[in-house]
Amino acid sequence: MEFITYEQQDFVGIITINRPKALNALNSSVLEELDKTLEQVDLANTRCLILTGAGDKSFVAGADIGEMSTLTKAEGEAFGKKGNDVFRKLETFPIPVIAAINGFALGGGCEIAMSCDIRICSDNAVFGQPEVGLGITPGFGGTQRLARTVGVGMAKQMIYTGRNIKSDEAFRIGLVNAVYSQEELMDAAKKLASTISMNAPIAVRNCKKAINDGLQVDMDAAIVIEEKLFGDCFETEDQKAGMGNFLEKDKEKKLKIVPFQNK
Ligand code: DAK
Repeated sequence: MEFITYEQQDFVGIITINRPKALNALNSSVLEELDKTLEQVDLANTRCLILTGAGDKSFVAGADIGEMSTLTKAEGEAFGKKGNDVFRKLETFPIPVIAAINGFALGGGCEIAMSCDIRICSDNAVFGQPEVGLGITPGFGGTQRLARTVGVGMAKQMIYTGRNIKSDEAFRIGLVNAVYSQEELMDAAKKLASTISMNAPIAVRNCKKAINDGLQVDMDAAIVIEEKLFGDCFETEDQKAGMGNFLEKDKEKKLKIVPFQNK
């Protein structure tokens, strides 16, 4: 692949968007390669993904403005669909995805981060939806995911003004969960991913599905979704081992069941 690198460290997969000369802007090739990379993740041996950008300046500086500038209406729609499909694939990917945002996350960059489960960033990170300044609306789900992530009022302010915000403000409004120095960011992301990957993998997957699917429906239906996914866990080795060890008060054994087995 030309623009994506993939590295596996134990149960954690690290996807890096590697187009630093264009500040990792998303062109069609990047989107296609990202889609292919996600298709190829070995889900039997991977429990958490980290998504980051190459270099120390930018996570993703948006969709590629050069490529978009000459699109016809039909081509614009096709480009939008390509992006939306891969962003949705990330959002509904069976295992958690952590965005390690190491610099600019503008336009499509902010949008791809919001398609991930968890966002953490470096102190030089800058977020924004500058599309209205380019004569377009956010096209990769920004109007929807930003409002759901930081609330309607703050999302509208960011989108209508096109104003960028820095890492401290992103933390204050809940767009990111934590801010680290540039040097610390990847270690923090790996530590978080490793903590997640030491827990029962089917339970973690079911939690993601319950949260995502439950948010799309009313509370009565959401609770039914949770019940079903909770019930599924009782067919797993992890549930038997995890609860058995607790009841036996066997701390040694408790450690030994890590890493958990799959169903
Ligand atoms: N696209 C293409 N190239 C980009 C780019 C981008 N978004 N951002 C940066 N680059 C390139 C620059 O052109 C430059 O290339 P060279 O001139 O060296 O060849 C190189 O990266 C370095 O950038 P700068 O020289 O500008 O670096 P600075 O440090 O001075 O400034 C910056 C960094 C991030 C502030 C600046 O590059 C910037 O403002 N970039 C654009 C940010 C932006 O507006 N992003 C949002 C793009 S709009 C849709 C679906 C999705 C979308 C739209 C439609 N449909 C449904 C169809 C999404 C839209 C967007 O994301």
